[in-house]
Amino acid sequence: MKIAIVCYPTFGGSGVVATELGLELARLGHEVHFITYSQPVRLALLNPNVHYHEVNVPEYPLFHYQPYELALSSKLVDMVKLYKIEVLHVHYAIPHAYAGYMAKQMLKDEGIEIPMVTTLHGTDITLVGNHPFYKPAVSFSINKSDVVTSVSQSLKDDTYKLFNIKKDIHVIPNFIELDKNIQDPNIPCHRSVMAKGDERIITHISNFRKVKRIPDVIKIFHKIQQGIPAKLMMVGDGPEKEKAEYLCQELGITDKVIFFGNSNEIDKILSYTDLFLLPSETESFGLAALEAMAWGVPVISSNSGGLSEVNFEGISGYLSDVGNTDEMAENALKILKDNSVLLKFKENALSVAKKFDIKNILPLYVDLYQKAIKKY
Ligand code: GMT
Repeated sequence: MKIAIVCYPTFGGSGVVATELGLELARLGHEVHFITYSQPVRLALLNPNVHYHEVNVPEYPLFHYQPYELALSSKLVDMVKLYKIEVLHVHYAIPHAYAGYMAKQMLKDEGIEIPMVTTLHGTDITLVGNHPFYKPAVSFSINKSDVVTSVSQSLKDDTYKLFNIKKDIHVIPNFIELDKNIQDPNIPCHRSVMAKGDERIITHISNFRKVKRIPDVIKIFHKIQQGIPAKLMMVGDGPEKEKAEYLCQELGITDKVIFFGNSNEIDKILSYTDLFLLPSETESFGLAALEAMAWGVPVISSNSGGLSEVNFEGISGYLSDVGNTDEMAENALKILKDNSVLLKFKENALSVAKKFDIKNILPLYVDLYQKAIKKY
């Protein structure tokens, strides 16, 4: 098949999922065209089946806001015609499904019919899309998609609750490529550089937005390190980072917390992590938690959104009510204090992650593409 993938190219989960999906499709022999405003961060282009087309939006002083949707829909039209693309897969409803629908209409005018698959990722629905200014456009573009998927049952339920959606939504969970998680013995493990032998390593990875409850991460760690020797790795960047740095100073734990900023070495960090923290206000899925579990790292998370569909209570970790940092810290200590308990949780985390192996999930998308193409 010839597939166009539209996504956000940044460090966010939706971009990562879209990129990994496209790369795996290309490995299977499909022709994949990424169409976005800059090269996705995890996109390796060394595959003849992978193409990347940049959407350029020339700056023009008259426009207070540059018209990205217009440029994207025009680019989609041109690329579909040039490469004879058979299906559009847009990740994130805003504005991708909207631009995709416009491209479909323009193509129809020229006698070209192409199906559009829209994948809902979470923030497009629960945070941004629900804003009254966006609501009609988001409802419209979801309803006009040929196929709609969501990354968890919880997000599917929220979408029906928040919008007037008449379409069936297919739940296809996010996935992980487990084969790549084998530590290359030639790459030195940096554990000893990061922490002393007796210190447990705790990690948090996110875009440091309010929804991630970064102060809770620090508070949980503060309690953990009162019980056992530990270090905290804070990976990522965003509006809440500076506040978190000050909070560490206030709590007198700056020497125990390392702020990495955005990193391309997430796998390396996870390979020596003992516990992952994700106390978010909400998560449609929690891809970062799954990535940690794929490295055999147990997870302490909140129980909101789709997190309970990924992190299994008492098996791969523990889940608590949002903001209950005391319970989260107690559960963390339960796992970390005893080597044999930690080992059991590590094994469990990996076996839960195996359910989300890309090999199990990819056929679900391929099937939807094939059915959508056949209908046209
Ligand atoms: O909030 C983020 O981390 C970014 C956001 C995105 O759109 O990239 O993540 C959303 O999509 C991810 C991939 O499907 C999910 O794993 C995240 O849970 C979801 N974030 C939220 O729902 C807050």
